[in-house]
Formats: sequence, C-alpha cells, structure tokens
Amino acid sequence: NPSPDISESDCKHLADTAKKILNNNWKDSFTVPSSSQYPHQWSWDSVFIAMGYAHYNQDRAESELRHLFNGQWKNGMVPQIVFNSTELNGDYFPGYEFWEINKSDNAPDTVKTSGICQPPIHSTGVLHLIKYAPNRERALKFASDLFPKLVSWHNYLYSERDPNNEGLAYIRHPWESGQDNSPIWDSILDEFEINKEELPEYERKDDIHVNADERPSSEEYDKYVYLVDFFRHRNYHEKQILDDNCPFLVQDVLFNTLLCKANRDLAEIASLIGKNPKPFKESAERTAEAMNQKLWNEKEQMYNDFDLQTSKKIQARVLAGFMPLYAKIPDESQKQKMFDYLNTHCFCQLTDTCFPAPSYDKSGDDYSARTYWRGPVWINMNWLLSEGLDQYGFDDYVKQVKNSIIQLPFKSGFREYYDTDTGEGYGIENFSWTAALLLDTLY
Ligand code: 9WN
Repeated sequence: NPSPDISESDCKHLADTAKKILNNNWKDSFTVPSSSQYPHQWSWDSVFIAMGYAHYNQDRAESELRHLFNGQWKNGMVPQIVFNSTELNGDYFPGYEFWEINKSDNAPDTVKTSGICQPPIHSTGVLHLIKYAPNRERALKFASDLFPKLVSWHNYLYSERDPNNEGLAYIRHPWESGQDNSPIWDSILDEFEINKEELPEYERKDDIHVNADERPSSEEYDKYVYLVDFFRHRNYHEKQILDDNCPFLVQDVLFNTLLCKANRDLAEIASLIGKNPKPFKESAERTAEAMNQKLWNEKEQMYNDFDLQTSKKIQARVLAGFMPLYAKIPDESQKQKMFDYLNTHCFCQLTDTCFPAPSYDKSGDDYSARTYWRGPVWINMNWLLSEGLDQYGFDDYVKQVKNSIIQLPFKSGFREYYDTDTGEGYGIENFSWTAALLLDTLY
C-alpha cells in the first residue's frame, strides 16, 4: 500500500470496489470505459484495463486485447473504437454509421470500428500480462498468437504515418492523442477555418451524462467532426489525406513515447517467444533519437509536439511533455531539468498540498481545474509518470504520484479526472481505467 494515510482494510475495500466497477463495465468479451458515457471499446483504455485484469483475471485480460485486435484494419491500424454492436444506438457520437469506414479497402470486413487510432501502448500491455499474470506459460502463448498483429500495428505507424522516414509517427486528429482538448492543439484548431455550411449536421451526446463545462467546447467539436469528414471523403486513404493538406498533422510527444516504449517491450516479447528482437530495438532507438533531436525543448525543460503543417514546435506546457521519462528517452541532464520543472508549483511540488499531477501547468492563464485535458489530474497519466520517474530514481515524487492514484478514488470515487487542489472528481463516474490502474498500483 503506497498510501500511508489509508488503512489496509480501506485499501482492500477500494480494490473490491474497483473490481466491481470493471465487472459492471464488462460486456461479454471486452470492457467499456463507462457504460453510459463511452458504451463501446476504446483502444488505449482496453490496454490499461487489461493491465489491471492481468493480476487477477487472466481470461479477461486476454479477451480484452483479443477483441480489440479483431477490429484491426488490414493495413495494421488498431482502431480507436471497436463498436459494441448491441449498443449502436447508445449515447455516443460519432457512432459507427458516421465514420463510413466501408469506403476504405483497409477497413475490417465485419467488425465495426472508427477510422482513426489511439496511442500504441498495446505491446506494453502484452508484456505487462507476461510479467504479472498468474499463468506465465499461458501468457507467453497468448503473446505468440498476438505477436504478428503487434508487429503489423507498429509497421503501420512507421510506414503510413512517417512520410519523411524520421522515426516519428504523426497523428491526424486530436482524438488520436487520447488527450482530446489538450492546449497542445489550440494553435492548430484556431488556425483552420471551416465553412459551417460544409460541416455535416451532427448532435453531440457527450454532454448528456457529464457537465458541458467539463467537456470540449462546441468550436472544438466542430473541428473534430470536420476532420472525420475530411478523412471519410478521402476514403481513409493516407496518401490522399496528406496530399490534400490535412490541417491537423502532429508528431505528438505522448504518442511517440508510447511507440518507443512499445518497441522496447515488443523486443522483450520477441526474445521471450524465440523471435528476433533486433528490429524492434532498432526502431525504439530511432524513435528515441528523433524525439531528442526534434521534440526536446531545452529552454522549456520538457518535450514539445511538432506541427508538421507549420514546421514548428508547439509550445504548450502540458504534463505530456514529461512522458518521455516513461520510455527512458531523456539522458541524465535532461531528466534533471525535467524534474526541476515538474517539481514546482506548476505541476505540484513535493511540499505542496495538492494532488499531482495536473495535466497542464497551473500557472498558465488558460489552466482550468475542471475542464477535461486542460488541467485536471488523470489516473493513466499519473500511472505513466510514476513508472517513468521510478526508472530514474525520483522515489519521493513517485510515492506522491502513486499516493494520488489511491487517494483520489478513495476520496472522490472512480472518476474520469480530478481537481489537483481539492481532489474533487469530475467527468463520468465508475470509469474503467481509473479502477484498473488503481488495482495495478495496489497489487
Ligand atoms: C474520444 C474513452 C476515451 C479516452 C480518451 C478520452 C475520451 C473520447 C471522447 O474518452 O475521448 O476518443 O469522446 O471524449 O479523451 O483518452 O480514450 O475513455
């Protein structure tokens, strides 16, 4: 129990509640992030969820990933959403019909998915399963079965999403980053004009169960929809999307960090199952090097995203800028600079009373304590941060971040995100990855 203020019996109770939440969100062969707000399967959520199950329900962990990969596209893309066929009319927009993925030759024949992806944390999830699942032999067999699909997913990112062969994959929609309305995207979204008449008619559903002021703005949603419309008009043809000047093309720090880590982990999986780890090690090194060359910002003491349309770094002081720690990308001098900035009032200093770590620098004018990816604490980001800091020996801060992972649900329930100062919970309740990552932290 890394949380000194919570008794063993309270921890046990908390873990039981977490398992109940996952159980309630389980839909026969996969887990929804939330039965009301997100009634389908989401890609990176499922990996975090499988990491929790790994400790106590190997069947479900495997089923979770297998179901997700059933929706893999023919070109290797693992889709952001695999739709729940029994909930096609549930409270989620954009639903399956809107994506029109059948326009693409690469879409799966029968499985219903969206037409974009999410951060590539899947190989990392599979290695986690091998490390922590009770039956290791079985986990290795599972990893062998999934191995070709993991390889084709990584290949997709390096072949389709890296036109200049830099070792960095681009994302083409804020939803692909997993951090939908992060301030990182402001400069790009403000820049591109859309003609309202050309925008397809749509109705948001994300504000039915959650307060609208905790969600992205309507201007942001217009841009999200515009981009989906842009892709479907081009039949999800990657070259066409590039040639027609897709207004959103970003080499994102978190996405590439997870790609680098996934390659390191796929190399380890390969060794364990008798395959050649070399190509994955090489890809990891290439990506790490490219991130240090292109995305490191010495002055800001963190990594920045790169906007491929303007050919400029995007200077936004987001927590995601510290994530390369997770893939051991920073060297000794970089890691110290990053930590010196992280450990300030901007992101919660060790001596502060707040809960680390807010998703955005608290000193920024546009910091918002309760708006989605513009300030609140997210448990998955805390989990990645604590794993990263741990590798560099920042033990005190690791303790504090892990403490947040436990204290926040203890105090405010299993919410989607939390207020760093008050610990109040926001977004939807009974959120799956909050439950799964709490379990992983407690096990
Ligand atoms: C769009 C499911 C997903 C998470 C994302 C989070 C949010 C979706 C939305 O919910 O995004 O993908 O509609 O708001 O930003 O990280 O995977 O939990």
